[in-house]
Amino acid sequence: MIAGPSDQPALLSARSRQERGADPAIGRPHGAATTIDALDAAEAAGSPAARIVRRAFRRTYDVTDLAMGAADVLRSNDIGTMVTAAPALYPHMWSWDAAFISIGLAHLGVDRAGQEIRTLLAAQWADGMIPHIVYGDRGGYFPGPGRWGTAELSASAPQAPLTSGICQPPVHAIAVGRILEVARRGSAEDRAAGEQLVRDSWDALYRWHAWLSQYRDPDGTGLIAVVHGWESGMDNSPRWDQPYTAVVPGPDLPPYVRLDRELVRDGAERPTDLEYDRYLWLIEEMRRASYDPVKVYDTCSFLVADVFVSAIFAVASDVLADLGEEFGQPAAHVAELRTWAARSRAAVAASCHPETGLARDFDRRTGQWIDVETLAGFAPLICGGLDADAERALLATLHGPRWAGHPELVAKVPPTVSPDSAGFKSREYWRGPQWPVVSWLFGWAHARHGHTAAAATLRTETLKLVGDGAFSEYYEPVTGEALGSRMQSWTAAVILDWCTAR
Ligand code: 9WN
Repeated sequence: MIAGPSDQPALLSARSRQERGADPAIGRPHGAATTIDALDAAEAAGSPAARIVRRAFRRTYDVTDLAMGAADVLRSNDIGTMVTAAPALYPHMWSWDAAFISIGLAHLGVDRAGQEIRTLLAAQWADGMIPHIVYGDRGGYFPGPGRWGTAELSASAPQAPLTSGICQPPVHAIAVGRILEVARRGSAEDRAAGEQLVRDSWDALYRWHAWLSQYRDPDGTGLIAVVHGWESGMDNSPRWDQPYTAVVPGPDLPPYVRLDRELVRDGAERPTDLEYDRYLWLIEEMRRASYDPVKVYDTCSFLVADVFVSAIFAVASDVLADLGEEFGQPAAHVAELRTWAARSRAAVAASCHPETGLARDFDRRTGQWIDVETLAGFAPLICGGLDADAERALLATLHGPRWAGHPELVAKVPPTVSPDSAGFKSREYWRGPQWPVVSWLFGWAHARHGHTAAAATLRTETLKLVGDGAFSEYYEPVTGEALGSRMQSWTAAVILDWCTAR
């Protein structure tokens, strides 16, 4: 369990919120339901007054309070072996969540941060893949391990712990690098624990990057493919709408019951049932390929070169190579990481649309670029690789009036889709809302590439956005309303990192 710095969080503690009757998934005290439902109805009817009232009710806390509240969320979601992604909606470990969560944990104890990474890596498949979900002992999430059947069907999957059969964006080396930075600011024990973590995790992370390179970019294009929208982490982004039309669920799709819709009552905040049918059908396809990565690549009806995952892969490969050099890891492996980083960085830059400058995904099944404007288009700002003028222009677009600086937004934080785009849906998951964790990633990348002022703005504005202390999964950009799960661990983790940032 986490040993935390504060016993008296100034924010209403997560546990006491639950005790007082707030539903952790909905996060709304029951007494407030009528007012909020009335506001929802008024807003749905297009009343600007409802938006103004909602904004006026937003409360804000200072940085110390936020840090204590964030620490409290992490402690409260810690089930000993892992910090679950969220208490009700996601009661297990998710791969990229765990990486961000470990960054937050580093501020509460470097050992505990290391344990989180070790728990994830203990579930790494024999071939090198880090699975997108590591299941704990509790059920409570669909699809659970039985639906995937990885332990029975795949020779590479572990028998224990049970895992899903796909992966998520490779942010893990970034997390280990950040944990080391935090550790080096702490005590001698912290420093030793941070350095030991690098030594213990480096080879596993190298094998993970090698898996992505070998099985998801077999032709060495530099763009890493995903075989499921869940692998992108941006599950129902409009980026995937076209490729998903090729995923046609068969009549033999086994029946299922969604649990997420019981926890997030407003259906507009989650993917649709048709989207879920497709998600589940892809699992059937992968089961039929026994999760063999070569067969999956060849047969899966969804195969898209993901420009945002590729950008993360590029920069994370560089971070891992830097750590490898410092910690005396095999020179040949470090050199491979540098090659992958350079190749992916160049491919991300080359994907940019000649007019908009936004990076694009590539549908490998149809052989076409996907010209859909979303936050993923700013991928080159994650990995670098543009010439100085193009990079400055892209940075100005991200922070300008079509995106983070849009005049309607409550905080200057990039939305997942621009409010000026036809596909913008202010409440719907990856189709418009602001995700604090994605802002942190851009902030980290801005700082790495020397855009210090832009990094500082993202920090300040995201702290403003999450000032209600709900630590929500995502936020409605125009009103700042907390959406999806409350007490979401990765939101708390990145806020804690930003609150204690140096
Ligand atoms: C499916 C856990 C995960 C995040 C993803 C986010 C959401 C799952 C879901 O939650 O995905 O993996 O059930 O919607 O889209 O990025 O890792 O927080």
